[in-house]
Amino acid sequence: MNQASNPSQPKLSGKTLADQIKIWGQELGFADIGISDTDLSNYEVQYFNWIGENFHGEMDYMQRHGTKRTRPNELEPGTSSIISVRLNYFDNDAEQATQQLHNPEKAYVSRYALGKDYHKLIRKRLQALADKIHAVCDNFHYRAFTDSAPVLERPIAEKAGLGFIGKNSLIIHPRAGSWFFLGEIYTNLQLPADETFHKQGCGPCTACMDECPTQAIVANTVIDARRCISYLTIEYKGSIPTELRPLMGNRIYGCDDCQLVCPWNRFTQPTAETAFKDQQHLDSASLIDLWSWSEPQFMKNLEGSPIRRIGYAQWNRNLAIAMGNAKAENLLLETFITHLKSKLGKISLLVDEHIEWAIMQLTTRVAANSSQTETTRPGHIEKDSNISIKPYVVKKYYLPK
Ligand code: B12
Ligand code: SF4
Ligand code: SF4
Repeated sequence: MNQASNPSQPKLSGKTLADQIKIWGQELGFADIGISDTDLSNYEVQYFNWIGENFHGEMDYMQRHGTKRTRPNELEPGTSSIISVRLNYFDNDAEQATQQLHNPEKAYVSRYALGKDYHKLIRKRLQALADKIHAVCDNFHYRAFTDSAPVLERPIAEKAGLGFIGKNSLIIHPRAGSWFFLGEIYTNLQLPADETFHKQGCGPCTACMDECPTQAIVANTVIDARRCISYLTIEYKGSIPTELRPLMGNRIYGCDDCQLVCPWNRFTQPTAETAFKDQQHLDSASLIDLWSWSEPQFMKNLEGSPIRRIGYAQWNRNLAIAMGNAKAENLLLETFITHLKSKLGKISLLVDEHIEWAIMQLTTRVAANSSQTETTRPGHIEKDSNISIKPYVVKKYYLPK
């Protein structure tokens, strides 16, 4: 834990300090700041049930730390309070998500990854907040996190009053929706805790569970990561199960569907951070343009982006699936086949396997399109008969513009 103090500043404690921390947090750009104690016992059973069901898939780091995640004092001895913050990332100027999701030429990149990586930015802000606290507190010990250590961020945020855990498992604030990141400061300071969100605000709604393309929300608040497109495209390095590939559509990095359908996101607060604004027109990118990037171009174009972490091979694996899923006129499908073939044998065996799968899908679809009778409705695209695709029809998206 870091430690510091500044003898020239007036010393603060208790509620006065807590109020001051919230003012500083807002001045630093956080949309909300709450405080919780360290008792996460109400969440521990659910956490280990989730691990026990293997819902974490190959994310070994989720099971590696024993009870450190659910017992903050085991991770950072001496922790008395947790300061929890949220930072909005939704870029209101970006292209509408639906424009991308429903256009077979396009690629969908999840909204949190259109701009710069959030880890560094939030860590810096938390450090700035800690510096301010440190100037008015003797014996201040702390450690700052954002998605960087075994920390149970959502339960902490719920306890600190930043929102409730929705059926999609995300923290939702009734006046701000869910498009925000979370971060924390563990500290030895004894601060008054904020009121917890005791009630889940979903009511009878099940939109996220119904609309999840891969049926990954297996129960209220429980995600089977192994089926989640976010896990498959970002965390999972291997060969994507063939039964899930057709359900991924054109989502090439992350997935937002369970937020796009959430009625609480009518109240989205757009980001004020220029760093989270779209950097490379990823909001409207075409599959062919992205596919045409060489590895050096991938590295250069995505400098500072969280996407770079998945590496060039995984990027191409995801793009190949998205192309293979295109349902369109033969002209586009044949163009995809030509582009896919051009990278065969050039990147890795894993990518080749996904390219071959995609070519097979497209070839079957081209043949099916060609054999359609004149009575077929123009523009109507038949579903593949050999794979069971959940008919993914979006009923309503609640975007803020
Ligand atoms: C692993 C992980 C993933 C995995 C697993 C997702 C999951 N739901 O667990 C994958 C890769 C799939 C993923 C995807 C995404 N993630 Co993620 N992810 C994480 C990470 C690193 C850990 C989450 C975790 O602990 N999961 C394990 C489960 C069991 O824990 P939990 O969901 O928090 O569940 C608790 C509660 O639901 C509660 N609970 C459950 N049932 C019940 C029942 C009762 C009665 C009670 C009392 C409690 C209770 O107890 C559980 C555990 O104790 C966190 C960062 C962190 N360190 O926390 C980010 C984090 C959760 N992810 C985040 C984001 C933004 C995403 C995506 C939106 C990214 C994208 N666009 O692709 C998607 C959303 C998918 C989804 N619906 O969850 C944000 C969420 C912000 C928010 N508003 O909530 C976080 C907090 C990162 C951050 N610092 O901002 N993620
Ligand atoms: S991120 Fe996508 S795949 Fe994952 S739970 Fe949400 S809707 Fe389902
Ligand atoms: S879509 Fe409905 S059920 Fe899902 S989190 Fe939002 S309000 Fe809850």
